[in-house]
Amino acid sequence: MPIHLCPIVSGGPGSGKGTQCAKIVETFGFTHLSAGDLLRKEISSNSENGAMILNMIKEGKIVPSDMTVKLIQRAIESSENDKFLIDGFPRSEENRQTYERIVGEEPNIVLFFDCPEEEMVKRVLSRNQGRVDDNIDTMRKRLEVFTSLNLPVINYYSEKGKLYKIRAVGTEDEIFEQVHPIFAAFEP
Ligand code: UP5
Ligand code: MG
Repeated sequence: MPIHLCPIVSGGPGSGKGTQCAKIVETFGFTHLSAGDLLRKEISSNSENGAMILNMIKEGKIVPSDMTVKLIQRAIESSENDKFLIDGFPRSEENRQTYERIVGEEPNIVLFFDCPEEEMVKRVLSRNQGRVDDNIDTMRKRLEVFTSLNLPVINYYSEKGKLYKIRAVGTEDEIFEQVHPIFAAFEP
């Protein structure tokens, strides 16, 4: 699959992107590339940019596009697979433009997990996996950034007819029942 055709998975913090990506991977054989996971790996590898990335994540801010795109590209190049699922990126217009400038075209599937804020807050605060951004103060900032910077990107893809909006409440399986036919329709 050429890089410009990699499906994009979007949604607010705690909307269930990672959980649903795991199911898509299992069923359709994609390699999951979570931009947040790649950034967290960069922090734990003690890279020169680790401290800057950690500060941005603690504040719920968006890391400079060049850095995230570089990590995504590196992960794609080092994989044997040719099908990738990009989770949690692009999350601003600047992210989107940087990414599209590099890959040359727009994605053809953009999933959007639409989840009420109070449900996202509840999920994130009960996750308990030691993420530095899973606290109420950072969560408020993540939600603000999502609304002001990420939603315009989602609206952009909607206007382009690329957006598949999923109602991200209910059980994980109920949500996957909405996701499955979208990917099945694109299978060769
Ligand atoms: N859960 C999942 N589905 C559920 C369901 N149906 N019912 C009940 N519970 C459900 O799920 C969150 C929690 O909810 C889990 O405990 C899960 O079991 C439960 P998850 O699948 O992890 O949701 P997800 O949408 O992946 O939430 P996440 O917290 O990862 O979303 P964010 O978008 O906030 O986090 P991400 O890792 O993408 O980014 C973190 C930070 O990195 C950003 O804030 C930003 O600072 C930085 N970043 C960038 O700067 N640039 C990027 O491109 C990407 C990230
Ligand atoms: Mg995630």
